[in-house]
Amino acid sequence: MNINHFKNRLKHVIKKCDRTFIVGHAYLDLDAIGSALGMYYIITSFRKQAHIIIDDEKNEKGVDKVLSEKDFDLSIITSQELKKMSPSSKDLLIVVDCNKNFLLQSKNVVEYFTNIVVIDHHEESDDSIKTSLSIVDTKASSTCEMVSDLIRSYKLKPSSYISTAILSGIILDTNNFVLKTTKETFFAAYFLTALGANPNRVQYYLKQDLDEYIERQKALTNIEVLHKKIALTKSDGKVKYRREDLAKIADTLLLFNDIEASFVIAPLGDETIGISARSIGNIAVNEILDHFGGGGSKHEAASKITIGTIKEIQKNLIEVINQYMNNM
Ligand SMILES: [Mn+2]
Repeated sequence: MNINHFKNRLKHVIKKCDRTFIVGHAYLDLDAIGSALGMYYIITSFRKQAHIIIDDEKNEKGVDKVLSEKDFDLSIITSQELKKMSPSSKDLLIVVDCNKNFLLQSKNVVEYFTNIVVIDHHEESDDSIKTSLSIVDTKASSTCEMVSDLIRSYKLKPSSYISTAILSGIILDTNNFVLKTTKETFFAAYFLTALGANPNRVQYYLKQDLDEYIERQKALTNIEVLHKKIALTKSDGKVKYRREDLAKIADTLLLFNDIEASFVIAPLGDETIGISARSIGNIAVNEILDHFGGGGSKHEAASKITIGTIKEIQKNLIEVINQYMNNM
């Protein structure tokens, strides 16, 4: 991303507004919280007031670990509290790691603002949030990589805590520098580590729950390979998974020889079944999941389905994949 193109405009909007509120997607992950903390740091370095909006009732463990280690006064508010602070046209909303209203921590936050900036690495579409400034780079590994670039361009020197939080987002989204990793990604990791980011701490943030790991492994026992390059797996339907678990299973499937795309089908709730898909980029998984009301980019896509059984969905999915492959 050519950050120089945006850095002055971004600084200008932040400086001219009274208060800046930062919001990420619901079910915060390390990329969302890391980039939110990075932006919080940038804004306060410009001597402006910042607040992070979090409505999630329960944080993912890694996010909890990051937040519990904070070593400065951090203002975290809920969208209820935001309302009481009566945001006006003099305030700014920065959306990180997401560009769609329905994915946000709270759907109504955008309504309070006329000044909105999006900083994100996911593809935009017609239903993306209307902004005054969109800094979107789908080639970036993570929003944290972009925020790291911004910090560097402003010649700021964040603390080891902030640098570590930002590095954790990069490492999460690249699955330890495997996915979407470019020279810019390594450069950002170098830059953050030189500032004092602690890779051991990142591995501690990323430590997973043994039970969740075992459940994920169970979903990997039913793998079939289509067209010699697409891995598809489904769970037995007994356990509910979180969206991020399905994403991790799909990530894992991409690690195998010849596999260019992966699909995972498993229940998300009592009435909903999720499909999560990943691709190294040759197969546009978003076009395939489009048939299942899903969205995303050619690298990653997901959908939530409320009709049919896992078996039926699997059968339909295979048909759609076959059609797609035949038209390639
Ligand atoms: Mn991300």
